Amino acid sequence: MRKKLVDTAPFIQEMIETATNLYRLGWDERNGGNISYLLQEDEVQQYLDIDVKRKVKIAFDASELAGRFFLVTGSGKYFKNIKDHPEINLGIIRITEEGNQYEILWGFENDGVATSELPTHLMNHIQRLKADEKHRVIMHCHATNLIAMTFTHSLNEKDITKTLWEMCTECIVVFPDGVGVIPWIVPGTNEIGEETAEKMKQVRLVLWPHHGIFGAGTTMDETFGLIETAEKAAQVYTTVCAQGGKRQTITDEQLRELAKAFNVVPREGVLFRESN
Ligand code: 2HA
Ligand code: ZN
Repeated sequence: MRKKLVDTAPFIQEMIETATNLYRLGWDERNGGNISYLLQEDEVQQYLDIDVKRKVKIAFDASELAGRFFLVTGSGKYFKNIKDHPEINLGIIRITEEGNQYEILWGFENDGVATSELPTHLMNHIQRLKADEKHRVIMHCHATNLIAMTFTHSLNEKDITKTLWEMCTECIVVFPDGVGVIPWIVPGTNEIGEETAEKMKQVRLVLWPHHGIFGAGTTMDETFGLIETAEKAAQVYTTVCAQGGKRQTITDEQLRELAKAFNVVPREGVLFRESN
């Protein structure tokens, strides 16, 4: 049977739409940001003959993901350009059996390769799949107000989680596990990947101080929504500070009521007077 055009695949369309939104929101200037999307083999095969175009080395042991397919943004590529040239700025890859290389099956035309943050993405996928078998998406962007907060706010992750929860009523419901924070580390390294993945055991949002945020989720929309909600809270924080600071807040008691009403368990140690 003739394959459908790869460009028409829903997973490519979702990726284009998300990258375009992230660019439009100003969170992925120049080559900032990267996304990886775990695909099912049968999803890929509807659009693609599995035909290896090139192989590229992976600098850590990714064998836990052997045989897995990912749609990934390209290294040095601009989110701004993804919608007009997906075949240059995106690629579909498969991790080899040995886990030390990936095979390019589609895209990355003109000798492109996967994002420089691929080690972090793959390490995060490994962790999140252990925490949630429905996990699919890792997303990194340079969300403006979240970055700004890493200059002005305590970097203690419980403090920053509490502040974000207090900024918008829905935050505790959207990210009850809160936000992880790692130390400042050079991007693109295995070290930053390992630190981020360690946090991803417990949380779906990890802040990189003075750089940006990583989010994880089961769908593109959910992951985008998670980052968008945290960034909105950070934007409110910026505005509250600019207006001279808080005069009242959502209290811990109210945060507990919210958690109860929406059936979520808030991260331990963030709210005052743990009830048990
Ligand atoms: O790909 O955002 O963290 C550019 C980056 C690196
Ligand atoms: Zn970045």
